[in-house]
Amino acid sequence: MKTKLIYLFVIVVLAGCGQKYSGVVTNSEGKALSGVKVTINGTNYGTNTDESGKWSIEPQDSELGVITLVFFKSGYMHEQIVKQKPSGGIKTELRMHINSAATERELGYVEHGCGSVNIPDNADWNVSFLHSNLKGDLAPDKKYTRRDPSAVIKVDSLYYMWYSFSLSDDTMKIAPWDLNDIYYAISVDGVTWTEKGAAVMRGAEGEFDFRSVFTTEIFVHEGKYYLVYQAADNKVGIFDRNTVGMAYATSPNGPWTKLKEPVLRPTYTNEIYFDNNAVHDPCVVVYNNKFYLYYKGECNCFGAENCQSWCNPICGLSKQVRWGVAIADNPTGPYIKSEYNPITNTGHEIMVWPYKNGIAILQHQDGPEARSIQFAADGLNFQIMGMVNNIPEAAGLYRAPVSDNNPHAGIEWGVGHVLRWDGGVNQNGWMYINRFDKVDASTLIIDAGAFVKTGGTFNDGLVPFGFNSTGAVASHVNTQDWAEYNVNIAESGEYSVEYYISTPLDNAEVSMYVNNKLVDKCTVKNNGDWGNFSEPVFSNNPVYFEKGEQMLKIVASGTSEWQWNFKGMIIKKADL
Ligand code: AAL
Repeated sequence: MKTKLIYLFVIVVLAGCGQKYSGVVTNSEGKALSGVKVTINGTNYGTNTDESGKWSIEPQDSELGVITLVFFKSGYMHEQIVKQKPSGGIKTELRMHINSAATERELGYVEHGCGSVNIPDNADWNVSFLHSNLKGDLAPDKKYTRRDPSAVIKVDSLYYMWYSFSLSDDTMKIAPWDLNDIYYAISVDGVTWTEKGAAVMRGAEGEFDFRSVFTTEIFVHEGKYYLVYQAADNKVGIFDRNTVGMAYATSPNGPWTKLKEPVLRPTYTNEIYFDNNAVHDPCVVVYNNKFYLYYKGECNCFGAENCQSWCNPICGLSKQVRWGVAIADNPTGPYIKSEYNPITNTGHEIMVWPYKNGIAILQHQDGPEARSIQFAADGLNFQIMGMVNNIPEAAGLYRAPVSDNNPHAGIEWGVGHVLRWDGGVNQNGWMYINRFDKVDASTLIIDAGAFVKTGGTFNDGLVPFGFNSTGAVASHVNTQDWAEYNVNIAESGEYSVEYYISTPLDNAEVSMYVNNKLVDKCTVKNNGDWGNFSEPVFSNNPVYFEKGEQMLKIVASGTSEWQWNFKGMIIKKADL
């Protein structure tokens, strides 16, 4: 009886007491900060600091012990402490937030309308790319899903890259990047690749990278190799609240040693904040003797009032993401998020390289400055420099030994990925890695959907008669349908034309007129598909173009009632 009473007493005391966390918050000058919101992530426990910056929380929840504390005051950076044990002396310093150049521009777009977005047409910076398939083990193969390649590095005489790998028909995957491991491949010429197998694999149950490791980047420092990668410990982390892990090795062939804890996490706040949901596409650049970890943040409303999905994208977009950067003195961290975050107002995958004394970037999609090339003299405050055409998806850039000679030396070539829908499971499709190469300014890439006029006589039930296009591909093309494109030729001379065109029918043909004169006519061979644009049809002979604006007309000149689908054409200086 006596022992039972003692047990009861102990239980009552434990349940009634809770565990105590308390501390003080100051600003960077060491002055007490009042009114700082202090919360325990994932709970309803929270408080505010008093006049002397002090706070204390005593949660009545016996489950709590090791917690994540989040500190926030408007105008300051969020700070957070993970794995905090009950303690009475928790000291936190809040840094002031500073608007980056991109944030200032974004405020301007909101105030003056999105017509004020200005991506300059600047010949020194504008850049275009061509894409081609890889050969060897990395040739497209729908059995495997390979995606989100790292940068390509050259070690001795071999190129190396790392990427997310999974089997396309794994029915347990809830996304193409779920249940992935990081594989690597080598190549002598950057075109034909040999897959070497796994480099970094998922961790054991209970570890932060148990469910998937994916979307990796490589960097090299003082003879050591470092991979940063996205990690998920369970299904949630596949879409939300992932972390970023790191592994290092003394050879690009491994073996890789993983850091025990992530180097980057989302900001665990329910405030509307650019990286409160995910930290994606990590990429470390060694810059100014420090380590700049650039990443894409994703924002979630978490039920906040007046917040629609993706935290209210601007300019009528359905999705907007922004980049952040976290800076460390050592390659393995700690990585501290910059007070300039977010440093872009557009983004998705990270494409970053050092140029002169600053950092240059490509902005792909998901924001008002999509398809731009930008530069920041300090790696933080980016200015828009020019336009990007035919931008690679999820690009890994070849890390040239020197990338200072011209703005494009850091993006001469690299690898990206392609999504295909003719395979895979759970509506995920399958994916392969391809190569991109920067093209000369004299090369023109014309999207099929960019016609200025179209017409025809065949009534396919759609308006207009002629080419139909809701995006880059033109479809519903019937015999004698035509479309006109305005092209601006940089220099007079002989050019070759590649038509990206596909038909499952016989008797299809494409003709090209320049200023109403027939210059080329090609049979479009039946390739069994309306949408396979991997092998172009080449012009029969080089086509002579005068310098300047020309009117180029494409005609479906075959006899079959239905002709082909058209993705576009590449017009480039002929090799004579
Ligand atoms: C990509 C990247 C990240 C995301 C997922 C896989 O486009 O942004 O890597 O988590 O999609």
